[in-house]
Amino acid sequence: MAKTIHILNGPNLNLLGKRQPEIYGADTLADVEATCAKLGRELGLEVALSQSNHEGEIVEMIHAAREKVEGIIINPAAYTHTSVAILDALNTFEGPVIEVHISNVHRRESFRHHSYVSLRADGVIAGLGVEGYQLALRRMATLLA
Ligand code: CA2
Repeated sequence: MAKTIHILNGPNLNLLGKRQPEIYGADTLADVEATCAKLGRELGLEVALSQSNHEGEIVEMIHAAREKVEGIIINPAAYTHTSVAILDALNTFEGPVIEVHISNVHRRESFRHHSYVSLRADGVIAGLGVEGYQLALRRMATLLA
């Protein structure tokens, strides 16, 4: 049976491709979902993508992932820089975790330079646009082979 990867997205990423294209690009989250599903088929991975604007909901999605999926790719958005709850939830997940940021957070405001999630992530991608999700998926295929 194909291994499943859950791609979790935090607050405001539902607006991807609709606002601030100079920072986040022109692709929508639906485009990301379609591209990753296609790449997943090539890699023999099943891909599910979710987005939530609510911290507790993201925590619950991570809890659900413990039973159902082999790997998590997460762009926690602003919660990256604030959420011990998301870090704690990820610490209960046993498989690989890859953190993705569309923009280069290190070239932005200093409050974006610290990530709680990086304390758990097996790898971090930042500044490669939405292509970062595909690169994370390729790495998942290697880690889960
Ligand atoms: O670069 C990233 O992927 C971020 O995780 C995006 C977050 C930001 O708070 C992080 O520091 C870096 C913001 C997501 C907002 O998404 C939007 C997308 C399109 C239009 C408006 C907001």
